[in-house]
This record gives sequence, C-alpha cells and structure tokens, in this order.
Amino acid sequence: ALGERRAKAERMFGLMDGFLKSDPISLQKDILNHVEYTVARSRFSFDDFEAYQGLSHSVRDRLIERWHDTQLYFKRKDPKRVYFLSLEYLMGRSLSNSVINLGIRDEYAEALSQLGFEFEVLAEQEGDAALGNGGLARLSACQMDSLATLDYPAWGYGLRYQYGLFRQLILDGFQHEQPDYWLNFGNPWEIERIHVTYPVKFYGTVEEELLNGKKCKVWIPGEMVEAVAYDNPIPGYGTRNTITLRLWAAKPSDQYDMESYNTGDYINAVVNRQKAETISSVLYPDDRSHQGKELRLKQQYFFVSASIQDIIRRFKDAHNNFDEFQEKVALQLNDTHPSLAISEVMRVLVDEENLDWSRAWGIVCKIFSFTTHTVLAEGLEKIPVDLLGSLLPRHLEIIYDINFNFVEELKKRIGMDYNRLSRMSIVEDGAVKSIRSANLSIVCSHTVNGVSRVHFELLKTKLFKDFYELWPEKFQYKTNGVTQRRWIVVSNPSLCGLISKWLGTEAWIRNVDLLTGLREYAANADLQQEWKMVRKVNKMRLAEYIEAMSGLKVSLDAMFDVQIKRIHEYKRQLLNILGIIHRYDCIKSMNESDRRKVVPRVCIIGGKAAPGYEIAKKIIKLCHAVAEKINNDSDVGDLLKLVFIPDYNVSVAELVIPGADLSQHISTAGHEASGTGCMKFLMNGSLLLATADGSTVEIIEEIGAENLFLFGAKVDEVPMLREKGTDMRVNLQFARVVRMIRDGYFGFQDYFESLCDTVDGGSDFYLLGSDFGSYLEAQAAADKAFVDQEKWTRMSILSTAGSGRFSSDRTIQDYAENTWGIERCRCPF
Ligand code: GLG
Repeated sequence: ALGERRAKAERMFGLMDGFLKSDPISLQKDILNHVEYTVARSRFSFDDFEAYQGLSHSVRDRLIERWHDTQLYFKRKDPKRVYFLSLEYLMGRSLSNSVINLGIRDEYAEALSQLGFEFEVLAEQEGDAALGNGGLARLSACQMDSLATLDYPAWGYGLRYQYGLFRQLILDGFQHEQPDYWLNFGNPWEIERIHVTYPVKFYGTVEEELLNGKKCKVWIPGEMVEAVAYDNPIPGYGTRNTITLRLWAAKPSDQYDMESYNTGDYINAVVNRQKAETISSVLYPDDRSHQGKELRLKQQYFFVSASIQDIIRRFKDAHNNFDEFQEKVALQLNDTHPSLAISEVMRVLVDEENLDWSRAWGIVCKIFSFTTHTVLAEGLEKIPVDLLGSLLPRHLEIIYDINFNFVEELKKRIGMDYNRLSRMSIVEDGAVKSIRSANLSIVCSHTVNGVSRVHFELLKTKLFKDFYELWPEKFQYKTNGVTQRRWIVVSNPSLCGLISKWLGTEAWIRNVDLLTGLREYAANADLQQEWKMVRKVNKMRLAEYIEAMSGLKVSLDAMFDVQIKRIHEYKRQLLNILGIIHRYDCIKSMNESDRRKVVPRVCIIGGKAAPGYEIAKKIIKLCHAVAEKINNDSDVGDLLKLVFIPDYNVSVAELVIPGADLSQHISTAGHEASGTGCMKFLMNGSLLLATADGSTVEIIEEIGAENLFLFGAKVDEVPMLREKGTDMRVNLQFARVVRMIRDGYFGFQDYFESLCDTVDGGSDFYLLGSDFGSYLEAQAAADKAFVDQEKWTRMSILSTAGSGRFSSDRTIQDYAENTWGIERCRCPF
C-alpha cells in the first residue's frame, strides 16, 4: 500500500524525492510563506530572527517528509530496532547540521542571498539545545547522527527539560548560574505529538490479587502524570533516512486526581496538578555526583516508563505475543541513569502482560546492554532503598527478587565468599541501604561496554573486577567517537573544502577512513600553504570573537592554546593555570633579548563548574585573577595573553576548536574514561598536549607519539606517586607558583587558600605537583615545534589524517554488529 500511495503521489506531482522542491526559487517561496503564515510577519518586512524562523520552518518541512518516509519504511520492514535510552543529549544548534545532512546547504545559501540575507548570519540566530552536561550528553548527540547516517533503525529517548544546562555568567571573575529557558523563542526542530501520551505512575502501594486462580501483584499508584512526546527528526547524511529522537515532557494527568475537584478547592486543585510539570522542568547540572534526590529519581523513572510503554506499544502493533521480542528490540542503557528500565520491563511483562517471571527474565537478559562512562567507584549511582520504596514500591520488590535470584545463583558459582557476595549484591547494606544501579545493570545486561581501551582495562581490573571474573564474555569496549559531519563539515567549512579537494572526493564525510589519504601529502608545500591559510582564517574568526566578548586584542601570530571542557579537579585546569603563571614569571625575569625568543601564546580556557562545586568555581576565579594581572602587564604584551571564554557550549566549541593550534587534555591518568573533546581537536588539525589517559592512548597509536606532546604519570604509576606525595622542597618551580597565589600576587589571598591546599600540604590527590615538571617540558616542546612552521603544519595535517578512527560512525557500527545485533535498513526512496 505504501508503494502504491507513493506511486500515486509521484504521478500527481511528478516528484521522485518528496513533494517539496529544493531549488533556490522554491526555497525562497517556502521561506517567505513561513515568514508570512507561520511566523506571522509581513513577507515585505522581517528581521534576521524572523528570517531564521521562516528558514528553519522550511527546513523542518523537508525533514518531516523524509522522516515520515523513513518511519513508514521501518514499519513495513519491521527490523530489529535499537532504542537508545539517555537522560541527556547535547544537540546544540540544528539548522546548519540539518541543511548539510539534507544536502541543500548551497541551495539555501543562494535562496537567502537573493532575498538579501546571509545564511551564516541567520544561523547565528539559533540558540543551543543544551539538554545535557558534558561528554556523555554530546556523545549521545554524535551517536544519533551516526545512527541516522548509517541507516540503522534506531530511536533515541530522553527528557525534554524546560530548562537546559544553566547559562554561565561571569561577574568580577566569579561564575553565576542563570536559568536556560531555551524554549522562550519557540523550537522549530521539534514536533509536539499531543496524541502520543502515556500515564506514568508514582507512589502508592502494592497489593496481591487473585487472577484466574493465580496470585499476582497490583500496584495502586498514589500519583499519576502524563508523558507527552516531542519528536526531533535526526537526518542522516547522504541518505534519506531520518530517525527520531523522542523527548518526553510531563503534563498533569486527566485520569487521576479528579476527586479534589469535588472538594470545592478548585484553585488549589489546579495549582497542584500543575506541579506535575516540574518533573521535566530542569536538568541536574552535576555530571559526576549523584545525591539520591527524589526529583532526579522521578525524572529517571518518568522517561523510562514512557519510553518502555511506547516501545511495547510499537512491538504489539506488529506482533501478538512476546516470542519475538528479543529479535525485534535492543535496549541500550546510556550509563546507569535509565537502569530502572530493567525493573520496568519486568513489571510490565509480569504484572501487565501476565508472563511468568522466568519467561520475562529470559527476555530481559537478552535485550539490555549497558555502557558505563565512569572510572571511579565513587561516581557510581546509588538509590536509597527508602526513597525507591516510597516512590516505586513495586520496582523495589522486583529488584529485590532479581537480587535474590542472582545471589542464590552466585553462591552456587563462587561459594560462601561473603565479602565478594556483598560487593556484588545489587542491594548495598550500610548506613543508608541502597540499590547499586551499576550492579543491577550488569546483572541484567547481556553486554557491558567501556568507552575506551584504558577504561576497559580499569573496568576489568578495578571497578567491575568481581563481575568480570564471573562473566568475562559480557565485557567489551567501544572507543568513543565524534561525528565528522558536525565537527568538520558544519564547524569548519574551509577545512572541509580543502580536505575534499586534496582527496578528490567528498566520500570521507560518510567514510571517514579515507582521511588517511591526506598522509601522503603531509609534506606537500602546496597543501601546507593552503592548510595554513585555512587555519589562519579560523584563528581570525576566533580572535574577533574574543575581542567582541572581552575587548582583548590578540595576535594571530601567537600560538592559540585551548582547554575547553567542564571544570573538574581531575581535568586539571589548575595545572594549566599554574603553567601559565610559570610562563609569566619566566617572561618577567627575562631581559629584552631573551624575550624576543619567546613564542607568543594566547591561552584560552572555557568551561562550566557545577553550581555546588566550590573548588571548581575557585579555579574559574583564579583564571580571571591571573588573566587580569597578565593581560595588563606591559612587560608581557603579546607574548602571553589569557582569556576565559564564558558560557562554553556546543556552538562556542564549533567556533573555538577550528581556531586552536594546540589543545590540552591533561587529566590525571586513570580518571578520564575516554574524553571526546580531544577527537574534535584532532579532526580539526589542532596538536594535542596530553596525558596518556582515556582515548588519548589510542590516538597516540593512530598518529604516532612524535605528532603530539605527551607528558605525565602513566595509569599504573599513579597509586605509587600518590603514596609518595609531592615534596615542595624538591619541586621548586611548582612550589614557587603556588606560593605566588598564596602570597596574594593575584589578589583574593584568603579565597584562594583552600584551592592551594588541594595541591600542597600533603594532599595533591590529582598529582599536579609530580606532573608539573614534565608538563613544562611538553609545553617547551610545543613552543619549539611551533617555531618550525613547516614541521608544525605537517603534524597538524597528520593529526587530521589520523582522526578517522575516532568517528562515531566507527563506534556505532561496532555497537550495531557486536552489541545490539541490528542491521541497516535504508529507506529506498
Ligand atoms: C563521561 C566521561 C568522559 C567520556 C564521556 C563519554 O567523563 O571521559 O568521554 O562520558 O563517554 N561523564 C562523562 O562526561
């Protein structure tokens, strides 16, 4: 029937590729139509923002067409689908990415220029969708792009927060958090599905009932809210496939709580109902610590419950029993945040679909896979049993039952090793009895993935050692990747053009391994010349941004040295700042002729600190205090500048990364599970200054140690060094820079005291002191290489050429083949 309808449509409209034409004239007409009828502004008079709105609605129309076709095709083919459950997605802007993936960027640019607008200017009107914190959330976004591009039948599920990640405002060098009410100006990239709603239940009690002579559990909820779907079409590149990211928003339920209307307190009843919406109102801004808060747990269950209902509904549309469930459904848990999906599937199958426990359990064990992004045991999520019991009483029972069966089985395998049994138990006995979400996820998943090889080693030998010994076959790793569509094609169009020109093809945009073809031209003088030009233009763009933002003029001849990422002690922005202080101190003590030999630097730091993370906030303030001193010192001039870029987010990254000569990825070894920022810099030809941590270890293998600046302790040296501590009497350079802060050289003496205490006074947990010497050496090596621009450019080209392995296309293909067992399903028309 689908084919017939299609053929009829084609006969009527004479179109092969949807109803909408995409030549510049048709695009213009559509944009103006949307300005007039959607935005409701006169087509003769509208500003840049209204033009952006008209433009984005016309793009949306084209997305919708492909999206419908893809969904219909998936429905007809009924392939095994992967459902990606993630509490966070950092999508950033959609416009440029969409038109590029749709393959109509040039047509739009032409259409707009005829209307008197510039595509780039309108693209700047869009705000970021920042429904996530950092690496984990941006990884989800990159993976969605790859899933669509590689034609996999996939769905993303998450939460539609009304307030995304807070905006960072810097006042006097201090971070202030402002709410990000990102929906204020409308969001053309989502489609509200008012008819796709599910009830989600909370609280209440569990009762036993007899059903056909069989005892069964019935959950009588105490509260019910409605989940409403908002669909975000995700277009693939070089394919018609357009998949769905379905985000849930909470709305008051119509079915429940009606009786309060009869009490006469109408106003309060309405106000109370409104509270339901708070569930999806705000993203938790802390990416590492979990405090067992009720609202967070409600968010987790809310999105999981709605998603599972949706998935089961879709399955039941095509199947009348659960025999084939595991052949049609793969559920991916992105970290432990969605781990309640496990007990939810058990509950639905047993309590609602009346399957036997053992049959339901057999299904659950075949559908779930779990990826952990954490390195440290302290980072693992725990749910207090009291909290879970009150919010989701039936789930607590189910988890207890799963744990009982697991521990019984375990006893048979390992005997009465009580220590090990208690370590592996899903339930943790302690001051606060809790559920260990990671243990639950491991027990119930068929595959557990790490995010880099180093991370995998740590999982096997430390974090999940007990489980690895029990089930070695469950453990795998898929080194993270990023999408070259966003991180080269969208954000660095001139580099994109240059690469295509030298490779003689654009095929690398879908098949990124082809980038290795650049290796043979790395020393070619013509390519080097063009490469340098492209880099210079990107640096100019960045310098303009810095000036507009801070009034600071920076020299384009200086090395642009960038560290942008969340502020964390383990990521060691403090090491970077101490290094800058050292550089400043050296310049100050030089004579004129020595100063002439200094390689000028512009140090750029950006990132948000979690609102409750005091030390991270002090690092931000220190950065500003040091910048204030250096940037105003006439002895230093252009030799050294320090800039803090406020409100770091995806679109800021798109601007900054292409302009970086050098980028820093300097976490204490063994602390960064993978790191993905380094991959974006690598693709853009920035040289890396890095520790052998996370994915850097694999980057070294790909591009060769001679093409980056490596320093610091290795993962296995860390415990010994920590034991030893930093001796300030030996580490004189380090002691001196810390002393400068302590002595008030940069002001705010008292405020910085506790920050200095973290690295001296016997603690220095993150080993800044012991790595300082080799950090300075690596920095000196970078200076030396920069003087030789021919060598530097060759290293830069080789970085891009070796970045192909770090594409999320490779990661996703590996997941599809080795974890989810899904196949490509390419929409043919
Ligand atoms: C984590 C880790 C990063 C990792 C990212 C994606 O800290 O090292 O690259 O997930 O796997 N919480 C995170 O952002």
